[in-house]
Amino acid sequence: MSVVSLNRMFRGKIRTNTCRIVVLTSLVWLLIDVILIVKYADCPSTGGGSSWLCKRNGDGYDVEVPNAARQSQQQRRAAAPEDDDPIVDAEEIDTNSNNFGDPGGYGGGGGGRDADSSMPRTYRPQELKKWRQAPTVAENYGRPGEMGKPVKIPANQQELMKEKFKENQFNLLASDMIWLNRSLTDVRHHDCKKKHYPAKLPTTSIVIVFHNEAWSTLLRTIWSVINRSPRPLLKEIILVDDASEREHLGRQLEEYVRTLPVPTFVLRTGKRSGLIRARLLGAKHVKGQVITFLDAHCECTEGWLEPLLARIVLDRKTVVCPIIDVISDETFEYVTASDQTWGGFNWKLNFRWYRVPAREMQRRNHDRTAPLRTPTMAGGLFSIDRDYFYEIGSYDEGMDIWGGENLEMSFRVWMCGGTLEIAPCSRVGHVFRKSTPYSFPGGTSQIVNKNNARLAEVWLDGWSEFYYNINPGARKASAGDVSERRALRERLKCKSFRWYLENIYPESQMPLDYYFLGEIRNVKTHNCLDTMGRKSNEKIGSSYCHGLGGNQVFAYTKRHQIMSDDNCLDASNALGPVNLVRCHGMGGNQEWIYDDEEKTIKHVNSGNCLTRASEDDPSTPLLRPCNYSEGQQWLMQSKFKWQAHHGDNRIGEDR
Ligand SMILES: *[C@@H]1O[C@H](CO)[C@@H](O)[C@H](O)[C@H]1NC(C)=O
Ligand SMILES: *[C@@H]1O[C@H](CO)[C@@H](O)[C@H](O)[C@H]1NC(C)=O
Ligand SMILES: [Mn+2]
Repeated sequence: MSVVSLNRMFRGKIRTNTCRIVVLTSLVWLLIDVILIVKYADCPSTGGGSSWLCKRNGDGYDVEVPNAARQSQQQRRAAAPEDDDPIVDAEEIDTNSNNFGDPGGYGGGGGGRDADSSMPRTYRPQELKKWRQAPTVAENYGRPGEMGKPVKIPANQQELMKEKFKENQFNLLASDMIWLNRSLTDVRHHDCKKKHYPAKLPTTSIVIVFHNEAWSTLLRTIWSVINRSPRPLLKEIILVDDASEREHLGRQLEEYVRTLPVPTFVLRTGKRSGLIRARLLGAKHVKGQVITFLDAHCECTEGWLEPLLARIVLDRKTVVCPIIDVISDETFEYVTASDQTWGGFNWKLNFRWYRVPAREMQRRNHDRTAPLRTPTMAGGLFSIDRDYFYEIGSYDEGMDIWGGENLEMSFRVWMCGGTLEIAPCSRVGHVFRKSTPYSFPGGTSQIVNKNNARLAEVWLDGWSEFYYNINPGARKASAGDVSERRALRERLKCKSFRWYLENIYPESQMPLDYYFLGEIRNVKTHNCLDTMGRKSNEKIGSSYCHGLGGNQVFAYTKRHQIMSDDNCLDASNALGPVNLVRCHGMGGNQEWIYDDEEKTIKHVNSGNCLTRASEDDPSTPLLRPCNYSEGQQWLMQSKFKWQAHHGDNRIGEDR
């Protein structure tokens, strides 16, 4: 071996050793770093997903870490029985017809601070308040409706009951019999009671808007807030009267609230202003850090407030709703709602409750007490950080009275960087009514059309064209000037509606991935499939092709559904009937294959073909063995031209 090569080998060895030492030391430091980070990491803005780093033990912080050990227990359910139907119910609660977040009250002043994009996502510790659980409201034995039980009206008072029902469209006589401090059963999932929330939380102001509300329902709402909220967190209660005409809501109310143990104020809009503007008036006076909007005929249950504030304290850009239970409009019984539903919407932009998909259950690790990311909210009841409320653009003041504002806020929150959740451990009862006792100048449908047109113009991108084709009435309703709202969307650098559909609400019925959208015409009769305005679980119809969209628009989706709005063609028997049934997205009775060559629409389960209506019943298409006659041929080639573009990223691009 030469001196040179020895020398080289020697140097090589030194280099390898040095390298080893360097690598080892780095590894040690890296380990120390990781340990330090895990130990002392604060939880800045955990969106809810990757919060394992944030588990802190010593100080009672519970960051909703999914707990595998609890899972089996959580799958069993204490309060509401498990509902295995893939869809909640044929007729879910409908905000529009049940006037949820309803004509309550509304108000005058606008109000909007300028967006401050430098808003931190958490609070400074000195801004937060120590709190402790409010004591349970004890049962008052012998009084009607205690523990949330139904009230029975004696036979000799039935007439009076019917008379009083008309005043507010709920059983006012029953409500008047129930104590303002009535007790309720603890309806929460049992694991909710074991949850620990941060020791310090922000304060909240409760904003309740009303119009001609009954005394007992309004005051029971207020007492339930006072009784069941940790007092240090309850800054004040702000009542906004939207031009009520009832005597008891005047001076009598003002004098009564002065005696309450929590500061309570009555603001008045002066003239009828609508829910949206009344809420803006209330919000303007809020001194708490969080605004909690409630309806005027609610009852808050034990522990309702903490789960809402606990989400906001982790991330101020979280908007949180309670589960909305049902207070019967007939008996005032407290009935629990399913914790397996979330908010969605249909082709007509009506808010609807749908069953939570397996995807979201998995994300929550099947923990039924973990916050649920919901695509939309009902809008009547929610908490939002006060500064965030303004940063994100409060409400669209161009919207009238009520309707559409809940979807507008839902889209805005998701598309502009916030999070919208339902906290299943927070439960508030609400009196759902079958019809609204109030009237609006101009009529409800016109107002909702206008509000939805504004919603479509600002947030729906290319889908606004689709919406107008489904609801020609909304195209005619003038949206008015939306430039300010579009500017807001620009300023907040919000994402596209396509992003929302793909990432937040892939289960949506909005057409996204489909082969065809338009009318489906029979070759023999030249008639078109038509929903005839029918609802779920009724037969599909057919009629003269009018080419105007509406009830004759169907989507043939890539999941092989034939869909109109949130209903799908469905046949549970080989020879029909063919019904409209809520789409469940799982094939089965709802799977159809369109053959482009043969022009047949074949029902996969039965192997039979969609067939034209017979002469005896010319409006009802049939399901029959395929024989390739013209009566079984259908054309999917309409003049209805609307296509979701992949470039639907910015407002107006598609128009
Ligand atoms: C409700 O209970 C509180 C005490 O918890 C009491 O001060 C108040 O007077 C009660 N309200 C009514 C209407 O009886
Ligand atoms: C095909 O089937 C339909 C429905 O059962 C029937 O009305 C029609 O007469 C049949 N056509 C032929 C050519 O068999
Ligand atoms: Mn209501």
